[in-house]
Amino acid sequence: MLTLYGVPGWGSAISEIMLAMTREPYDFINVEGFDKPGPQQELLIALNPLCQVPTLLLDEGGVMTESAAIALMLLDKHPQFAPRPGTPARDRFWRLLVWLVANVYPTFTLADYPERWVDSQPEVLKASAQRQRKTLYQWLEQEMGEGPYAFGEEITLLDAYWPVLRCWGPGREWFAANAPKLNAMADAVCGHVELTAVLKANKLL
Ligand SMILES: N[C@@H](CCC(=O)N[C@@H](CS)C(=O)NCC(=O)O)C(=O)O
Repeated sequence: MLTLYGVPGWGSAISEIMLAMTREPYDFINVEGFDKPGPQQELLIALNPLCQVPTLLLDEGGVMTESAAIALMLLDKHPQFAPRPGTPARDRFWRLLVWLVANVYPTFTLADYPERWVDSQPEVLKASAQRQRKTLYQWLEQEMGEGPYAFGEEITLLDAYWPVLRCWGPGREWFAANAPKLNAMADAVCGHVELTAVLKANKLL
């Protein structure tokens, strides 16, 4: 059995949606408070020195981190959740998956923990990371087609990001007003009954 260490509504929610999409059974360990010194932090840091969620303990005892890497690991077993290899859609899938975690995700780390990067005026870095995130989302919005998912009619593991990202800053109202395609894709994922329990547990519905 896989064991996912996470916090409801945090980055582990992305992996939980992927696990629910692929119907992989897992146990969930809530490590709320892990980003402050304490027992939850000690528990997580022993598995993942970066002390981030998602952190996934594998059946055979290995540890997997990084939402995109977890997606790729799941795809080895469930290839139907990505476009077929050798197609232009496959290239675009890789590109967008890596682009999201390389560009958008760091804006959250910068905004949530700016003091890791600057000794003064952390609020300036926080504000610029939040501003840049909106610019990135606007690029992503214009990359999207008519839906209902990022790759048309077929849901892929990339779609697991939308319900979570739209609940983080700048928030649902901003997405509805400024990124209607991303917002509609989040709605489409939220409409999957097999995901309802996970979405509710992560306060995404
Ligand atoms: N690149 C990682 C980022 C994971 C991440 O930054 N998770 C956040 C929670 S949403 C976290 O654990 N932050 C705590 C920290 O960075 O100290 C991924 O894609 O999974």
